[in-house]
Amino acid sequence: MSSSALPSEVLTELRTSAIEVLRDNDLGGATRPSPTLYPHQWLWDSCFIAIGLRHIDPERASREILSLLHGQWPNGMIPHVIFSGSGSYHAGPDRWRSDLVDGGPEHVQTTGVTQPPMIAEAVVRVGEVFDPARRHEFYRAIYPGLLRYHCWLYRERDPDDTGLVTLVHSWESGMDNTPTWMELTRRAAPIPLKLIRRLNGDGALDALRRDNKEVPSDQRLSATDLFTLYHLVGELRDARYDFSRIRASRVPLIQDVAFNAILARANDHLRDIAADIGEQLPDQLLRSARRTRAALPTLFADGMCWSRDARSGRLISRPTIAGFLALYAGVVPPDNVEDLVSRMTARRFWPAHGIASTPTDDPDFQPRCYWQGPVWVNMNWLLADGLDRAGRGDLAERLRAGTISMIAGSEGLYEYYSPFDGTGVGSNHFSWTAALLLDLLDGRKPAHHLPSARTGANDGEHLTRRGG
Ligand code: 2M8
Repeated sequence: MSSSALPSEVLTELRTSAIEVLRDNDLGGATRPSPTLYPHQWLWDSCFIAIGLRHIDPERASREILSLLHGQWPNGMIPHVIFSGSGSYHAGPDRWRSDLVDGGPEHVQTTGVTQPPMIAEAVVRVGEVFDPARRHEFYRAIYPGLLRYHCWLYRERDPDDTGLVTLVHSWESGMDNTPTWMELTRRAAPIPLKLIRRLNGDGALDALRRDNKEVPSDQRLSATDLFTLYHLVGELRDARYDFSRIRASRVPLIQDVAFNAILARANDHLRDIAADIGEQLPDQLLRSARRTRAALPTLFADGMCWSRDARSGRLISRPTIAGFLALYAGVVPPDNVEDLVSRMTARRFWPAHGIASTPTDDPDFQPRCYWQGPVWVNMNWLLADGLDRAGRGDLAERLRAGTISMIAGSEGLYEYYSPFDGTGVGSNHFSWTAALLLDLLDGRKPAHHLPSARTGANDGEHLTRRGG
């Protein structure tokens, strides 16, 4: 059933549940992704959360984003997790020991890696609901830290000026166990873990993990994958999270297509934010941003857009959802747009309930396992935006409506959903599902109109402004 066919009581109930989830997950200043599995603050989660919060509490939305700066490292990095001080997490502060790193943050414990740079997008979306004076105040508060973060991304992670920043751990991609990342990660596994995997011994290791206490192991990444990720965190810690040392280690390095696509879009937003408050981006950053736009099309081959192994220079041709983010960035060469859209909307990627994280014919595909198949609401949200930019508002609308009815079909607001039957899996009471649902529902209002903002008075205008 499409969401337009859902009775208004159901839409009201959905909205109420979403508001409840965001209320319950409020840590006071920041929002945790879910009550037990993820009790701290995550970078891109907070961005999606702010995008939803703006509809019910714009001031809380702005605090959500600003609180990311509390964890910013002196070198400019915004970490992927800022630990809240309470709540047990399977990859908590003891694994990272940011307190022992020279140049780590002073007053808070964090991880030593980052996550997709969604901040500028969230800032602009929140800015849209403020009047100009409040928006300028908010932009001024966020701008210096956000600028330092973008400069860090290029200085630290693209020292050779390729235009594509390099990630050092799959947790930076946000799509933790997509086949692209696991292909390289598994090669870097310690020998005992490789053996256990070959002997199908993951089940024996499950007893040693903590992340499967709320969510069953078969909905999470496999034990050998998880322990390999822990092992790689150890390597990063030994390298003091310093890219030149990390390069000298054996840690897999990837120019991740989705991360760089999000960065390309974020650079545009940052330029708009700067212009709105009478600032100008440093020339060096403008040059880097241009390089990113020029480099992304080099990731295209055989009709798809791939991540690149930064060590070998080889494209990693395992199809996953990540490559479609090129549509969100608006960097798809015009001749490739139609083809890429039809690949994304083919049944192997869009069997019923939105875009599968891994296509249904991939050997690693599992409909309920984390980033190896399930549909994620944040990805549907980003890709609907990408479809609009590609001039396919019809498909964008179908994707948005389908996402709402998929959520409506499950009891609760889940972390991810089966692409076949829309069953909710992973953590329940999940914040970005709740927040983006609010955003999607807001788009269903008969007279949808966001207060005027120089970035566009409504989605339609925003999209035509940059074009596909
Ligand atoms: C998942 O990742 C974390 C590690 O960062 C985990 O599994 O423990 C991913 O889905 C990631 O994208 C997300 O930001 C995080 C919190 O929701 O959970």
